[in-house]
Amino acid sequence: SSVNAQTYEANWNSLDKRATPQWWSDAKFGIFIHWGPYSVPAYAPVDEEEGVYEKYAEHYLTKLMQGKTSYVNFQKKYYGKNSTYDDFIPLFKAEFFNPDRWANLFKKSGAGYVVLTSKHHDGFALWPSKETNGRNSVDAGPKRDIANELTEAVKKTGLKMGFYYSLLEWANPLYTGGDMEKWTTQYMLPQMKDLVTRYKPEVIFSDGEWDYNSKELKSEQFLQWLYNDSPVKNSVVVNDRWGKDTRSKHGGYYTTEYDLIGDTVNTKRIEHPWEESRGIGTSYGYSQFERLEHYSSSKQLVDLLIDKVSNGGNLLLNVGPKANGLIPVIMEERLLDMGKWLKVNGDAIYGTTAWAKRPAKMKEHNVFYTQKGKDLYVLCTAWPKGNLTIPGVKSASKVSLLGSDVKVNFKPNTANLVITTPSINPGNMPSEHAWVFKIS
Ligand code: FUL
Repeated sequence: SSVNAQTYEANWNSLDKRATPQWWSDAKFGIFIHWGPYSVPAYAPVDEEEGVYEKYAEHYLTKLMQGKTSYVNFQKKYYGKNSTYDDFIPLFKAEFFNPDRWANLFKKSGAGYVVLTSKHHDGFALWPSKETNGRNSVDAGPKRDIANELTEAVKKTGLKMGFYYSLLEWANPLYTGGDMEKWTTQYMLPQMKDLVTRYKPEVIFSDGEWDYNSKELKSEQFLQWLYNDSPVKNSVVVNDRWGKDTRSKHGGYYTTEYDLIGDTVNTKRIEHPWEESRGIGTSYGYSQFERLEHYSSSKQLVDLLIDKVSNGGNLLLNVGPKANGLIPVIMEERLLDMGKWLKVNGDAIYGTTAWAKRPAKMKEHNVFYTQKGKDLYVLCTAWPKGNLTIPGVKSASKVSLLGSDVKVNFKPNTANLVITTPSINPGNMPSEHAWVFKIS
């Protein structure tokens, strides 16, 4: 899973030549975790506000700083007139945080990697980062090295571990002062290198790149170090958020968010690795006022994974643990359901690529395709009625239904392969939500 030994220069022309390590493209499915002091109020006005960002509970601090009425009122009413965001730090106790239990759940979900917020836009670090001057999870709040504990637990299960890292900080004078030379050399770069050197993450999901360009943020310098000299130089995977000039242009894989943010139209048409991320609900950080209607169902999530993978993408599905370290049961159930589906149908997901000849409208027909070697997988998000016609496939030696030994009849006509949908008793269906025919 390593990339060619090569030396990179600190410019996009050189850095963009590095291929995304294969392990990541093969894994297809990852787990994102947003966890920090914002998990204490776990608040976003889920009913009052429109817009995707308005639902992000991890944006609490900036809303408060902007004087947004709903947040200011919520803060005063439940935490006191003179309370501040940092009053959440001692309340972020993580007292029931059990890293092995988390890791085992992620493993059971069928995911191949985990990405934890090492530090979000509020600047609170989940490792003993000395740059933070005590605003970190070892000196305050949980009093634990969360990054380390989770890294060890995740690696034990055989999954890859990675970190989200925010290049910006809403309330750090060194950042808000606007002197990027100071910010990068005194704070950001040493902090990022410390994170990589200590925990050797194999994914870096960088974020908060939109205020400055990548030159000012010295992103090329950082990546040069990461690719040439860091302990994860051969296996680390990065995204495209390195400056306001880089999204869907430079760095590693391209990113979309809730199918709304990022270049959602072109991303899935081009031959470049990409990844959709979103919460199971409407927020990344835990948002405690969400109700069932705000959550995606297991069916919707299985369909989402199929949609992304059949268009050449990965899915990074987010969980927002509570401040006490427990993962909401509804999120647990969703992950376990993904795992159940993948256990039967994973062959059509892991290690596949988009089918070069895929039709433009797969969603409309509830029929999607992936390919691996000489095999073509036909993923049906609705059980097909009657015949299933595979356009442009002229012959096959065998067609099977994953997870079932039912005989599947098929015959080629002049232009297409026609599969007769087998009749199976509902109780004998190999999986719920979606079914896969494998054409060999
Ligand atoms: C965004 C952030 O602002 C959100 O809070 C979240 O972390 C998402 C993955 O990236 O840009």
